[in-house]
Amino acid sequence: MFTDLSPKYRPLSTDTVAAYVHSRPELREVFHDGEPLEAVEVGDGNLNYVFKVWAQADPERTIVLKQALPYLRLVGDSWPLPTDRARIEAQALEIESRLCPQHTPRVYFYDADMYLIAMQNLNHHVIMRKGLIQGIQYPLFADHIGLFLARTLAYTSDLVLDYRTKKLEVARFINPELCKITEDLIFTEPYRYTERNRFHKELEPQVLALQANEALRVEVAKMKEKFMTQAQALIHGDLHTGSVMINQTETYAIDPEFAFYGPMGFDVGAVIGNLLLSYASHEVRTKDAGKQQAFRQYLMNTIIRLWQVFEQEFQKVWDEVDPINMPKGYQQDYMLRVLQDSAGLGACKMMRRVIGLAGVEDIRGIEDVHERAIAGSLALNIAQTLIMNRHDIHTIADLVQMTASCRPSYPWQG
Ligand code: SR1
Ligand code: MG
Repeated sequence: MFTDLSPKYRPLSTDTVAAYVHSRPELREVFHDGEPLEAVEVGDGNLNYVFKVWAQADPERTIVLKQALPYLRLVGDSWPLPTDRARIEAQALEIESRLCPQHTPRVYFYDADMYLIAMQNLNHHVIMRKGLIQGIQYPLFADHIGLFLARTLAYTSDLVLDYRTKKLEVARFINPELCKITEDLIFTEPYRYTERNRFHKELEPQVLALQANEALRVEVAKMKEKFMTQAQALIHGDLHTGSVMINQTETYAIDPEFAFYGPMGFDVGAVIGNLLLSYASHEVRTKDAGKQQAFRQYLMNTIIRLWQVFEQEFQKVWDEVDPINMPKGYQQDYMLRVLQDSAGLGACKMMRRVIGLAGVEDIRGIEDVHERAIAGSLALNIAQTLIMNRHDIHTIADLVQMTASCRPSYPWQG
């Protein structure tokens, strides 16, 4: 359906991965020739195979191999998907690594025949979403991700790139099929009936009301248009808390296979929206009122701080390179638009995680159906409020206050 597969392509398995690793000269700095290796397939995402490989003699000598399949793993071969996404990811990682090496995993090589990336195994880190579910705080995350966002977005925008490079980069990162997934799953399907939606039946009245809300659908359509048409910067494209590997001292953004030139607010909003999904989930996940308040305060402080760092670091880039001496008023207006886009686009990402095909464990992993409905309902109300009122947001504190004013609609009154 897409480009023909390379004749050398073969999906790896835990039986074949060791031989592959030993065939790659780039990995001789990690593994000794022919030494026994252990491997496990750990891909819990929706798209790919992910193998962790380590030396039997020393588990600290370890790498990750991420291999694209020609179809969507979550659904199977009835949903073909271009393997070119592996090239996009490898090239995006190369750029992110140049702009923000401290928050980008090291890549050993990209194998264009196998659609495979060999990279650093972040074996002292956890997927941030899983940590947040347990109520673990990451005090440096805001500073780290704020810097990552500012540098990767500012340096790939028209503010920095020359006119020709920018257009060539837009072309190099054309990623139609993965963008189409986003267009469908985030901006279209949650707002209409489709068999692919996966919301729980307790939430049906709220979902049906959202789907019948013409004013909301107009605003979401505007967000979709922005996603499809605004080639503002090279965005990660899927920067949810499952794409962040973290511990108390380090943060890495992984998995930029959805990268393309799109609106900056889609990345900033992805982070904020996913922190707000966590906020909604702790309505029921953390029952002790004091602990709940403390964790939510941490999440809100993180949102405020990440925006402040983003703005400050973005300004630094602007000051450093500003080629045409843009007026201050334009800079302020630019940042305000990114903030309002972040609110709206991030909120669309919240909605889809409750209503659409690919949910998140924060909400869908809540076992009790009523508790799950309470958290889901709160997430939907926060998202709706942010989408509808994003133009009233002038500071990050406005966004936080708007969120804090929301409550779940479930259980339904009357
Ligand atoms: C059908 S793929 C579902 C989702 O997984 C990825 O992580 C993206 O978020 C995509 O929308
Ligand atoms: Mg991913």
